Amino acid sequence: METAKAIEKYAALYGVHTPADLHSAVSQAVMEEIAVKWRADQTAAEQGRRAYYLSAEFLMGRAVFNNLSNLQIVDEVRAAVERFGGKLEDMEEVPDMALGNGGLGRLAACFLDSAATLGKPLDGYGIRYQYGIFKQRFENGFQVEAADDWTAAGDPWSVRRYGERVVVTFGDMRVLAVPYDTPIIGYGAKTINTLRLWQAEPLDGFDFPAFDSGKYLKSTAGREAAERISSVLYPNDNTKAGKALRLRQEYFFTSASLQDILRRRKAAGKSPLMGDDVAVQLNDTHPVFAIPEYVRLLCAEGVAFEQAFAEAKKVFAYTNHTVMAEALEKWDVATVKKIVPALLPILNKIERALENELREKNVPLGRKAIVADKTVHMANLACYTAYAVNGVAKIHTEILKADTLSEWYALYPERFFNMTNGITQRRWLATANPKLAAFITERVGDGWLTDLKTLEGLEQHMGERDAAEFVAIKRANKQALADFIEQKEGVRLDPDFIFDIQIKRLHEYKRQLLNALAIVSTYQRLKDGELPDFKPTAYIFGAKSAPGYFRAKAVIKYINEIARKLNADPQTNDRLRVVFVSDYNVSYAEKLVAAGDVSEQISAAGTEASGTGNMKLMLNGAVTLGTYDGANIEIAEAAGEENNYIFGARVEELDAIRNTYEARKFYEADARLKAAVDTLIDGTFDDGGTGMFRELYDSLLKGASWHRPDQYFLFRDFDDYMRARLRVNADYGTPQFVRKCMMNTAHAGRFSSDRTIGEYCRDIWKI
Ligand code: 26W
Repeated sequence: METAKAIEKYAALYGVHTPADLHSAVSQAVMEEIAVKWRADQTAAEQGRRAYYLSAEFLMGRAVFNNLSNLQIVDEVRAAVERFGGKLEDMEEVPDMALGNGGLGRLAACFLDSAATLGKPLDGYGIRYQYGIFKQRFENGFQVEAADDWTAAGDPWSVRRYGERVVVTFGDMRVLAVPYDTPIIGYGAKTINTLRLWQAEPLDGFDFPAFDSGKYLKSTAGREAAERISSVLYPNDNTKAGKALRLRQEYFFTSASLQDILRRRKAAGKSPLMGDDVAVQLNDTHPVFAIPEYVRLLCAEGVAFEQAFAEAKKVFAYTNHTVMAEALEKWDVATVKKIVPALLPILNKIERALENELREKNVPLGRKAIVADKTVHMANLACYTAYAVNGVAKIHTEILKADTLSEWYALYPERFFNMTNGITQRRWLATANPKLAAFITERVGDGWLTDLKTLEGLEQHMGERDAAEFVAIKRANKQALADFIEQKEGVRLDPDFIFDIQIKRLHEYKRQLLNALAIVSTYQRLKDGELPDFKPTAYIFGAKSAPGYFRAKAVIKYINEIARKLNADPQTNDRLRVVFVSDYNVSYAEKLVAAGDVSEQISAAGTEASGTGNMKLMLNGAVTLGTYDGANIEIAEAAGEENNYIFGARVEELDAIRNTYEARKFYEADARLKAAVDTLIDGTFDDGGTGMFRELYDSLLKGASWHRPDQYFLFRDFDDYMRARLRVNADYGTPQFVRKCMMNTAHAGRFSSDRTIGEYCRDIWKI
């Protein structure tokens, strides 16, 4: 009721002419309502032991629907909005808060939701990029990027706290870091935590002397240099940018965050030695400069280096999110010296401490150097300092121990933990799929909202009528998605088709190209009159490619060309449709996961650290068509291998054949594989004269200076994959298939981020 009144007040104040106006009115009303509780929880969190999550990315998506849902005021607000002629759904036009690339950033967002719901004092620290991940459109099938000016119509979910700004000092400039706070409203609003994002601004805005002397450009140069630091999210996922500006971003937000933590402690009369009451989780290596920065700040307070570093070892914990070699961050010492010279002596001291310790233990330096060969190795800095190091799925943690970080595991086995990722069921079921949520609540109650394991009770509700209702809900979601896709992409899908979905960043290791080749092969076989019983299938892709990732862009173009040709072929388009949705993001994902029949999780074994989209589709009742990789393994274990479609080489096999693998032999030996691959070069599809398709072909058959042919083993897995797809196709529509889908939902409990955060709290943060 209170919220409804406040909405009317803000509507009167600003008028409600556009969805953005409506969004402002609703958001401000909610902000007003939670303000006192939010402040009280911030104060309370300062009392006991607490944790911070430092991350260069927070992929929050749209706040409004999830907040209304967590506050349990959706119906009240819907009624209020309708009183002045609007619809809640109008707010689907407001932009996502997309300050992240993919899995790592979305995981951070799920974690904040879970910690607030569990009542755990966990605040996030990051960067308030002016431009989030680029907006994507297709021009003639090619990806085209545009800037994502997400705050253009305002940012009603954040509060600028200028009074808490801090100064960040670089070698060549000083800037202000101004915090913007966003409330993280746990389910039932029992706890409200904070996401604090830093915006870079000039220390002394405008250079009047320069302006007065007629140097107009120079008068704003300082402002521009400062603002550039938080202007744009680097759109690389799993490849390092290696750019000075990126280093600046990393130091900017870690320095501001550490200063902020220490300032608040000082105000509360607490010691800067915070190992006993603060844990700082480093989300990959991007925030790892927090370590030397903390040591530097302590030393500036008069603490000796040895004691300061000993304290740092009690504070920081590090999560690794990838084994891709090209993602391991390294910085030139020369760049570090120029941008953050104050850190270099600290880094050198840490290096010496490491070397001394290894000498005492009689262990060679090996690959563990932090500062060596004019390079700073961020993962080594993290592993040497952090009291806990974790991977994000069982297989990933095992690979870290056996391979990527094996030397560190040998040195400090007790530091290593597995923390299998999770997703928040509040966004990925309650908000994304209200129909299925209601179905579940009618049968097992609403306990699943805070205890996802209770979904197991669904096993008692898989009779004929339950199954029929479950299928009807999936069909309604498919219809809604088809309508949305038609309106947005201009492609009509039939909800009676199987919806086979691959949504994730575009990367060679994720093997969207394998899916594309399988589609082409299916098409060729249908044209040849094979596969008489093939059930109509729509293959749906969603993915952004890093703007400079040539091959990933080639795969997008290839799939768009496949879609163009197949969708127009009257001989097969009653059974085969393909669509690559544009500008895939969190909000699009909410619609897609609710409508998936089949979840494509087909990375080469040993490459996908965990995956979290796999969990979202599982929770919403899709079967996984996947490899033994990342969390797929744990998904199949939880839901039953017989309820999923697992195929392809395991990591042990790929490791064994890696050095002798001859991709061409597979190609020559399998006529179907060859026929599909050849469409890259035989003129079937047109790459607009770019040579991209030829380059893809060569990547598979010739390799390049930096990799062997078919480095992700598409050819090894092609036939297994085709067979698994045809099994899915044969099973679809049967009662057994519906049961598989329901079993996946019923056993998704383990993949709640509540479980993951519970484990971090218990085993790593001790809160
Ligand atoms: C330095 C460039 C860069 C940028 C982003 C390197 C690495 C990244 C991320 C770590 C990539 C990423 O998002 N990794 C994903 O993390 C998810 C959450 O743990 C996992 O589920 C995915 O498997 C993993 O690819």
